[in-house]
Amino acid sequence: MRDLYDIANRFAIEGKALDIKSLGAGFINDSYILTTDSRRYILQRKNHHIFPNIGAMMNNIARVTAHLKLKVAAEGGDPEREVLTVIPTKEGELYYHDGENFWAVSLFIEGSVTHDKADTPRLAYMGGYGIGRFQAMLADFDEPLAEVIKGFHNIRWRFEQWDKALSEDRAQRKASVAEEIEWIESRRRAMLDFWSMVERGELPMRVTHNDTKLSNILFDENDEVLCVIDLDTVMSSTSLNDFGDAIRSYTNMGAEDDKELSRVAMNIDTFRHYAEGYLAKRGSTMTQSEREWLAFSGIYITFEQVLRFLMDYIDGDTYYKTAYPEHNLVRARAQYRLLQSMEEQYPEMQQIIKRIVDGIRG
Ligand code: GN1
Ligand code: MG
Repeated sequence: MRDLYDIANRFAIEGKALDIKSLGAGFINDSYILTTDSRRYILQRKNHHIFPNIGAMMNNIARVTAHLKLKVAAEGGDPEREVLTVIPTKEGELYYHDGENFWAVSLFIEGSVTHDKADTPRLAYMGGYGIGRFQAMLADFDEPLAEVIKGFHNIRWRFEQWDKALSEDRAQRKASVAEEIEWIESRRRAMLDFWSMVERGELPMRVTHNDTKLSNILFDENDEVLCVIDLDTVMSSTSLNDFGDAIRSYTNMGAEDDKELSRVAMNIDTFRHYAEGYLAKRGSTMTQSEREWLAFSGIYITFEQVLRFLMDYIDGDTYYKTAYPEHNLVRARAQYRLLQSMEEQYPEMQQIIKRIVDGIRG
């Protein structure tokens, strides 16, 4: 890897790079805080194994953020604090390729905080509100976006990958996870039926974020939503994916990779608070089918996550970073417990959505 300072200096940053510190690693990219003598930036090494076309991804981000900045400015907000700002290279490119790795820089938003757990009703509500606002501001973005990861939330495609992983059994782990494989197989039909509806166009395609966990939202010191970050997976998909992924991450009382399964369950109050925030922004503009399937989206995305973790385990851990050999299996089991908890509470989830929507309509 090239010297990080050399990389930083390829970008049109203000001032001289003084310090570069790791921000702790995500599952996918590596992020650093870059401090110059005049301001701070985020420097990221983008994972080109997962995002095969970094140029297309950065182009999506640049166009979407330009659109968001116009909206925020029109509302009297501060586009530099409320929208991610991509800093180009000195040559005006959206990323820098050092021959091996791909790098991108954005402004660091000062005075912002992130939260890892939605442990107050207000945080859950504001998270839903933030994603609702993000989708609402992009409702009139009508340019095509590149599909940066093929079939990201397309369960038909995930099942194709799944079938291939099982038939190749690359890490020779299949026999040891027969029970877990059955969790996936027993739901194949229902998940594909849902997806057929999407394929028939019964749910609209919208500009969506696709990674809506709480830590991808920056808050200000009063816990007001400042800015939605991590726009790598911004794509066209159903709005349900953003809601579902948030429900998967916000409502879990345990950790995503909890070994103590008794801690893992969906907190229905958190579900309600998130839904209230989200629907406050989106409730009146959603289609009937979006409203109808909103509660199911949590189940859909959590199922997909069980499949993806288990598939990566079977494949020999090639996608997600792991901290120990069984990590992906532990994640799959914990997410499966969460899925079961959602399935048990599904009727209640549906009632909650109905009650909120009826309230909005008056
Ligand atoms: C990955 O690394 P992170 O947290 O941004 C993944 C998501 C998963 C998530 C599970 C591009 O996101 O889809 O839901 O891990 N992102 C990609 O924690 O695959
Ligand atoms: Mg992400």
